Amino acid sequence: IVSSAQSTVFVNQVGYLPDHLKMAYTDHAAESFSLIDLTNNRAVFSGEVVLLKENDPSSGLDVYLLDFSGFQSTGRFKIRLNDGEESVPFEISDSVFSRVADRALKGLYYQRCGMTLEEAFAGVFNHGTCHSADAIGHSTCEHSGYLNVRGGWHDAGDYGKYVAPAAHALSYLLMLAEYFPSFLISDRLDIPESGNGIPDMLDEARYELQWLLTMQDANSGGVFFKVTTKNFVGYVMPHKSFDARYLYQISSTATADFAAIMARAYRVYKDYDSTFASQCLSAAQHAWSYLEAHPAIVPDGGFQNPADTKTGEYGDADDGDERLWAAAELFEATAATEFNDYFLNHYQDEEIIQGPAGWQYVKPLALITYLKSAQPTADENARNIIQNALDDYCRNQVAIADEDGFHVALEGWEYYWGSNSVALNKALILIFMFEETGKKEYFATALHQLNYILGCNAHNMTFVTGLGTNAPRHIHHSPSIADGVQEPVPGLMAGGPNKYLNDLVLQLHFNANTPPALCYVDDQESYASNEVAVYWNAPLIFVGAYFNQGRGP
Ligand code: G3I
Ligand code: 9MR
Ligand code: ZN
Repeated sequence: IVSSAQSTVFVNQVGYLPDHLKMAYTDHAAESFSLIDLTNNRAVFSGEVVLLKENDPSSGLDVYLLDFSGFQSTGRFKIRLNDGEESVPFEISDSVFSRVADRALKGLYYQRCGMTLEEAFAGVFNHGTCHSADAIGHSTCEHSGYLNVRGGWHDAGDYGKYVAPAAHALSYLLMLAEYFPSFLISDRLDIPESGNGIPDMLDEARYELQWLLTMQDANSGGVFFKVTTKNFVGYVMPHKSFDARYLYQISSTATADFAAIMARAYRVYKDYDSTFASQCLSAAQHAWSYLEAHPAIVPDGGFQNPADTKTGEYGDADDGDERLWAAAELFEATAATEFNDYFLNHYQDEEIIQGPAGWQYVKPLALITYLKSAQPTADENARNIIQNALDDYCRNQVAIADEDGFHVALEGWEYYWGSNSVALNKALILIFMFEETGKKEYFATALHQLNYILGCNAHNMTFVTGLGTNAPRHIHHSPSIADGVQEPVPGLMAGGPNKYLNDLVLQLHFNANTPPALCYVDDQESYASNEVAVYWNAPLIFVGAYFNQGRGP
């Protein structure tokens, strides 16, 4: 069942930071291990192999720990067990995670729609201009006739563009920009805008923001849910895909997410381009006025595909968290009492935090914004309540990770579609709370989640194309399948193990008794475990960039 396991010494295949924890894992008893310096093949450190978790519920393995945190020098290494088994090579260096953040951000560039991906920037993954034709309002849509909604990123392995997941993906880039400005990835990405005086990350984010602006109904301020074909188009290059694209109904979740991200964009871009920043703020305010005029969820019950449409539905019957997020971001952008009041009246409507952020649940983004608010009128008492709730949440996540064979902060049921992003979305909250409290176990648990994504897992693979020795090769990603290039498009993270087996390939390989973390196949047909998505790359960028900056206990 364990795929691509040339070895059963599981390491972070990209590498480790010299000053922080360094752990590897194996699935069998051995007496000791050594760390081998690859420049001279000498052992530079040795330690005991310790049983960590017998019959680990998530992986089904007996997991043994190899802790070499005590070794703090840089270089290229591998691990060798006393029984002779060896890991793949890895690096120890301060900048080891810059490669992760850079590649994952460049991965978003490869998702760009509505333009040519030039060979100069895209290499063998270049392609012609795609989806430049206007979209037409679906018969159920408020907009009739054509609309220019060119640009933005393709959502995932398909070519749809969906507002709510797009806003969520952007939130992580703009949070980096706002809270960790030294983390701005500068002009090293080789994208068309590199060298324009604006950090590449903000150029890349703006490409998506510009598209989002086109999705707002000019009259009402409401925002259309998505622009897609009626059916998924299959494995065809984007510039060869000419099926008509439709604009779907205005939705209040999309509108609120749009308001939030535009208010945040105003704050981030005002120092770079004040005209663009003001445009974002007006768009956010217009969207808010739509929400005020429509206090109940739109459409009724949340967006659903019309009968003739099969593309992503992103079902969400609760727009309370999205509205709260919009209020928090607008308060931070404008200082207006109205938004502060809205936030304070609603943040306790339900349990303060129910899980990590995701496309469906954006409340943690609202909480973090309010917690870190620079507005003097932000309510201290509310901030204490939020801080305590997030602290409790993080303490729970540490407990979950401590029980897991690979220190993954996922309970069994959380290995659902996109589980890799769930682990990283938790890491993001742990990172913020480490910054707030200085609790070193939050930092460590966040780092464990990145280690898991990069090779400390039962599959002995990184889940990111082009990173590490064993990376996914058959992602569910139309360009990667249709381009005739053997390698997949690099820098894209697979959704990961999915115990609910929502596709036929997973159902063929696994069953209800399979340990949840094993329910993953590197097969192009397994869209429920091996597709990629922009909002899964986003937390990888955030977490990778964070750990690249020398912060820590
Ligand atoms: O949150 C619940 C959890 O409480 C429950 O215990 C668990 C098990 O039932 O399910 C969790 O919900 C899952 C949800 O994703 C969470 O985000 C659903 O089961 C699962 O079916 C749902 O999958 C979504 C999938 O579309 C199918 O609708 C993915 O999140 C979403 O990322 C994915 O998005 C697709 C687009 O539709 C089309 N484009 C590609 C994109 C990526 O695959
Ligand atoms: O390619 C589609 C992918 O983006 C979606 O996440 C997935 C689930 O909605 O569906 C994929 O399309 C499949 C379709 O649902 C069923 N026929 C096979 C398609 C894969 O080529
Ligand atoms: Zn396109």
